[in-house]
Amino acid sequence: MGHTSLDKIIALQRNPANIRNLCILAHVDHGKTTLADCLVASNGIISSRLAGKLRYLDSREDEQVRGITMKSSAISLHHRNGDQEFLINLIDSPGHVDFSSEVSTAVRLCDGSIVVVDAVEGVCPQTQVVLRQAWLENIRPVLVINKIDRLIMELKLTSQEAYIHLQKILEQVNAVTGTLFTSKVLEERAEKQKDEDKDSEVLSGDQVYDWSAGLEEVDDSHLYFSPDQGNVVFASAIDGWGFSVQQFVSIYSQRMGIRAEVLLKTLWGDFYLNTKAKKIMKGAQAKGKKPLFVQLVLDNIWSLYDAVVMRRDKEKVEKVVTSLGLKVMARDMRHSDPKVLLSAICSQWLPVSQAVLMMVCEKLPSPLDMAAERVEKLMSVGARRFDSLPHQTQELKTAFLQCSSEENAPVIVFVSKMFAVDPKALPQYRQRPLTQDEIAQRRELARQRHADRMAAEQTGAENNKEPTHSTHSENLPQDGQPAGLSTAKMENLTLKDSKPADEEEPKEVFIAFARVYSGVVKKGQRVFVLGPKYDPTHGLSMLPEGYSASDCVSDVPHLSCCTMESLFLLMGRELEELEEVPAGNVLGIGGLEEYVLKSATLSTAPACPPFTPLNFEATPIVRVAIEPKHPSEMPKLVRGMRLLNQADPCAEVLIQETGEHVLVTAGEVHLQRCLDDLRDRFAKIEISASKPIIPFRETVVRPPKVDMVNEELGKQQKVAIIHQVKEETSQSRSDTLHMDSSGVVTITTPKRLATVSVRAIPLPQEVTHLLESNSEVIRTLEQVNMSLREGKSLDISLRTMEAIAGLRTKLQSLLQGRKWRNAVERIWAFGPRRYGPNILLNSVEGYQRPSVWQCLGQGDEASETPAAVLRDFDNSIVSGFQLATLSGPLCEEPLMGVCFSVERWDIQSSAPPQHQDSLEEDSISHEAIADNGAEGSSETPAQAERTAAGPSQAARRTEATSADCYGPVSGQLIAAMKEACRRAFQSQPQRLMAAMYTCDIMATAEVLGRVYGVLGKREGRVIQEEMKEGTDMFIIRAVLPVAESFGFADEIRKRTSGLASPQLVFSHWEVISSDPYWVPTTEEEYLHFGEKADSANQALKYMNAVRRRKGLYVEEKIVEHAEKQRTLGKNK
Ligand SMILES: Nc1nc2c(ncn2[C@@H]2O[C@H](COP(=O)(O)OP(=O)(O)OP(=O)(O)O)[C@@H](O)[C@H]2O)c(=O)[nH]1
Ligand SMILES: [Mg+2]
Repeated sequence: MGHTSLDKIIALQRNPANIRNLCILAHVDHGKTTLADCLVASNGIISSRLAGKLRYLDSREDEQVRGITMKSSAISLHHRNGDQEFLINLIDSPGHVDFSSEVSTAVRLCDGSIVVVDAVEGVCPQTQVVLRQAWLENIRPVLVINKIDRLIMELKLTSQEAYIHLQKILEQVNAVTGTLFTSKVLEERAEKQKDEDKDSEVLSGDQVYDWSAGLEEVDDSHLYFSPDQGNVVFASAIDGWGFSVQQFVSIYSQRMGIRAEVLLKTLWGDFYLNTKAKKIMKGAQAKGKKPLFVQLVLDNIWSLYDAVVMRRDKEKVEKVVTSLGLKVMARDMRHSDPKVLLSAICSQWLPVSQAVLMMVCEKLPSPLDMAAERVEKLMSVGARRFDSLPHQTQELKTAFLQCSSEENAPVIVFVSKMFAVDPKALPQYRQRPLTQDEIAQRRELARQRHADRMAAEQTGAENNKEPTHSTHSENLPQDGQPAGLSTAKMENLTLKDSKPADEEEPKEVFIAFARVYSGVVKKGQRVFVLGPKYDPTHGLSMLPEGYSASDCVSDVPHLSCCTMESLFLLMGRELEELEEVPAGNVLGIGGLEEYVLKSATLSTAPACPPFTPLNFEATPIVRVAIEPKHPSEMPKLVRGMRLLNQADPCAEVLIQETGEHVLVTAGEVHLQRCLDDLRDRFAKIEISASKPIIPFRETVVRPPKVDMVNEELGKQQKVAIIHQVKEETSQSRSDTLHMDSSGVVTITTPKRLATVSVRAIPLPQEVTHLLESNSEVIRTLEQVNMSLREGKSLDISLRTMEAIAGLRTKLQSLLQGRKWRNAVERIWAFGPRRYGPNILLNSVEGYQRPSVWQCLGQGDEASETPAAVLRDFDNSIVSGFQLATLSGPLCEEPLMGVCFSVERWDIQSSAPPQHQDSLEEDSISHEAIADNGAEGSSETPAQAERTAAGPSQAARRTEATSADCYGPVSGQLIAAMKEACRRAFQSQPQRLMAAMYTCDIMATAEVLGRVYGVLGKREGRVIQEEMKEGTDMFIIRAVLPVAESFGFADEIRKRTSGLASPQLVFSHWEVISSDPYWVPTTEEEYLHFGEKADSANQALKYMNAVRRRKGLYVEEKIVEHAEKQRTLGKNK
């Protein structure tokens, strides 16, 4: 615990005004953990000599080995600022993109953040991401520009150049903040406008929106980072120094007799000192003068580095040391490494912990200052409006804002992640170092025992009835006592020492990483666990008044109860047990593993809504199938994967239809960590992981205009396609299937009750992007429509409505032209899973169904006309479309960017379906049997099964007679629709789509060539390259197929001897231009590719790999003309 006692921290926890909950955020390797080390060292938890080298919060072995942080971890520190004492709950977060979900979990629990920026690298992609994350969670940032020593030692900049460089960095950071701010103001502005419009009910078409209006009115100066605002610290965490301009202001205002306020305003900026006039003047740059900051601040640091490190000028150093009034130990003076001396001087002169903690205490908000806006955001889940929540719920807002620790305040806790700890690390099992008292006691006891023994020996063997001290059983319960409070007796200690550490297999213990927003949580308290879908309106109406978590036997959906079995103070690698934790603190909670999977809201009030879900920036994309080395260990693996799923905010664990156990992770490094965890902690068995499973999408494109050798495609190609189609049609017995030359596929259900005609059309690329990026909006739209259909109405927030309307407008503007006339209004459904990037279009003449946009209200007229009724089986068409888009014909991967237009849909729907079934049974049973034989061969078993598995059919099926071998009509229609979509898809030029990463690489000029080499080899494409100002670094942005990315980071690192390391983030899907089914058709193509065209066809290679993995048929000719090949071999 360092030199702060547990009691002290407990006392500090009660004063929320002096608590700061904050996290350290930055791009990878910008020095977060090193900075955290310095702060931790200020509390004596680690030695200040080791600060920066130990990386104390990187407690995992692989974190130390790789040198990157992989999880966020918290530590509580004590800081005295002036006459006030503060409790700092500090969370260190990882910077590597693979772990960005850990950043989300950290940010949620904080009120402020320290954003660290490397002085050489400046603003990097992840810096922008974390600034955005902080912004989205409404937490206030302060800035630390770290690694300034690198400007001196590596870049060898002069102090003047460094000043300009630092200014640029500050500008870059502020530019990011500015963009975030502007977009927010505009959004609010638009919302307000909408509200006003609604109020005044004036909806004139020619309204003029002034987009820039509002920006000038809002004061944004507090948002920006500026040294004179006191929210910037310049530091070198590794050398232990850091300062804010305030510190120098207080030094120089006395020494030079300038008023502090004046100096504060001018120390950073374009000001210089006119020594003759003894005045501070503006315009240093124009007049070629040294800015004040350089003269008074940077020059001192530069000359110190010069004296200590560069020139090793002993005399000068001594002079500096005495003039600064510092004490440096003689052995540091003599040390062979000048860096040791440097940090000995700097850490006394300008200790970084002092500067940073002071800034934190003064500039970051306490839990009491939580903004009302943030509370509303946390409480309104999904599409709901805050003011549509029940009034009891709205009242809870005051509880948040008061952050009260009164007895009667409702307890509100948010758990942002669950993390696994080794049970040996829990306080009750841990061997603590002995305190002075305990050592004295122990010594005393030993002496006594020795004396006893001596006495016993003397008095003889008979009277040794004297009770010994080791009555173990009595002392057992003491084990569970809070560690800090125990004035442990000797017996207790002996007991612990003698107990074998792992008598039984220790189970992983899960601790919830949480924060108290209101009330006091107590050990053993019972609270409600509110699932993400819990609805307080519903809960309140079902539960009796005054119902509490202690008498929890409710069957309210998404609500359960649990007991908080233990509470912990998080101290980096250690945990200290607590009895209670008041509002405003970060804590660990034990005993929730049964109730909480990854995150949850806990409360004593059933009116509390679940918090909005965390914003995750990373998309899990890398999948591997996992199996145990020994098949008998499967249960262990399953259990282990369940634990892993709980312990990692981002990893997903699932069982695929094929029965494989699949792990989905954010990237290679994350994957490696998950596998290590599984092997060593959660499953404790040998496992083998497949090669990463790469996801693909299937799509159709417009027929190409040129062939593979860039010759204009004439008629012959078209003829070939039509020919092919005809051939296929005739092959697959075609009285129920018909395909015309324009690609319209018509299928009749086996009993000829219904006929559908479908055409597949490629969607314009922008539309696909739009649908993909709006999947949440579409999902909400679908929910709203669903409830409208059920006759309920949802209270949708204005923002959601606007998003839906915006999507519609954008779709309308993108879907232009004759082909898409009125298409947006005719959208029938999205798929797969009802929100995917494919569209089902209603082009059936005379069939008017309610528009998907009906919730917007404008479709009213249409839905009132009598024709706008849902036909029976409307749903079957949608289901068939969903199935078809879920797995395509190329390799059963989901479709993307395809529009299926239903051109005809005839159904005999006057009679109720069952009735009709029996009527027609006799007349067509003969034909039906014949059909069945043929159909069976063309339908894959999986498909047949899925068709049969529709919910409604299962029940009906039992009623059906054995002659009814197709099931009810709805099922047949689903199958027919699916088949029609599939065939229509196949009649168009089909393509695979590959997942792409964007990849940011920073490299020096020498290794640039090699980076390009590796990128080229892996089909990467450079899209941007620029030189970082003031350095010799290049920033390269490239796109790279995920399929080619495995081992990419390692290869780059190896080839460049570690000088460049890429950051890969999933970005988008891209069509692979080559046709997987391509065969040469023209003479030129024959010449160029040969008859078999077996030179690399990337798409075919990918497709076959997927098919092979899925156990699907792969068409491959392994040996052709064996004799010929043999003769060839002989001749050689
Ligand atoms: N020259 C110099 N190097 C530093 C400084 N601070 C940190 N480093 C080095 O930068 C590297 C990364 O430091 P970390 O503290 O692990 O960086 P991080 O931001 O925690 O990295 P992740 O957690 O992986 O994102 C280490 O090798 C440090 O020694 C500094 O002030 N000056
Ligand atoms: Mg780190």
